[in-house]
Amino acid sequence: TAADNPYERGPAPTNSSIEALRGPYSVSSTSVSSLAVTGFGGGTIYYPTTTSDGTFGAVVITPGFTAYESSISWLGERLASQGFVVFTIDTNTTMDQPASRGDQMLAAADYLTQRSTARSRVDATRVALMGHSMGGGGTLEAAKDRPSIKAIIPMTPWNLDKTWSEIRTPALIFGAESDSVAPVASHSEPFYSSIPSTTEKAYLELNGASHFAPNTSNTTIAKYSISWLKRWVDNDTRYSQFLCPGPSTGLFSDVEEYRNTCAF
Ligand code: 9J3
Ligand code: ZN
Repeated sequence: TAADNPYERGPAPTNSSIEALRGPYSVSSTSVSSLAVTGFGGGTIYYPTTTSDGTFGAVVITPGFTAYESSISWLGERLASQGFVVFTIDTNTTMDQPASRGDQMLAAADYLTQRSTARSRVDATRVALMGHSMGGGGTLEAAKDRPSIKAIIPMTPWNLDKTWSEIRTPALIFGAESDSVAPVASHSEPFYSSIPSTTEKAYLELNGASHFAPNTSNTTIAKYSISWLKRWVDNDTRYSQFLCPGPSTGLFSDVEEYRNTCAF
């Protein structure tokens, strides 16, 4: 209950409430010009409109190589409507590599929590990072650099560094079975395996999906991301039921494979 957990937000979840296109909160947004910030390329802040529910955890979301904020913007309102302040960003240049993307998402997190017009709505101590491809590779870089990050969600991540034994941040990695840009065998799967088993982690492989599955509205990505963020940013164990044991896998599932450190 809210008395046990000061970070709990919103009603008790159901499978349909986390699959829905929108959650219980109405959402407002504000755009952040690249000219007004340093260290990243600007973006859009999506936040629950209400000021009656206290502060919310934050989620910074970063696109991949050659891509723009628009490639991940479907997640902005979808996650914010569940009770998060979400910042979808552009990078300084679309060519920036994963380590730079990691630095940029931390700069964006600091802007969001300290300087943005939404700062009073955010709990600066509870920040999560998501990213696609090189942006997903960047979430690993950022969590390594700043262990106080509460959760990361690399989506079809790409990185030349295959070993992430330094990660202490709960990590949900989405792989795509048919990814030929960041094949799971040389990216998501070794990233997952190299994170210590003492760090809470999960690996969800999307059945038959391509590298670009995270670039359009995807209910499997949304429902497990919402659950991961609720569990680790808000300490909300009402969402554990969706993560442990997690989705069934196989021919008739959207999920090819699910690995985890349950129970949590
Ligand atoms: O961010 C990505 O989509 C990374 C995949 C890629 O194009 O890497 C090649 C250098
Ligand atoms: Zn696999």
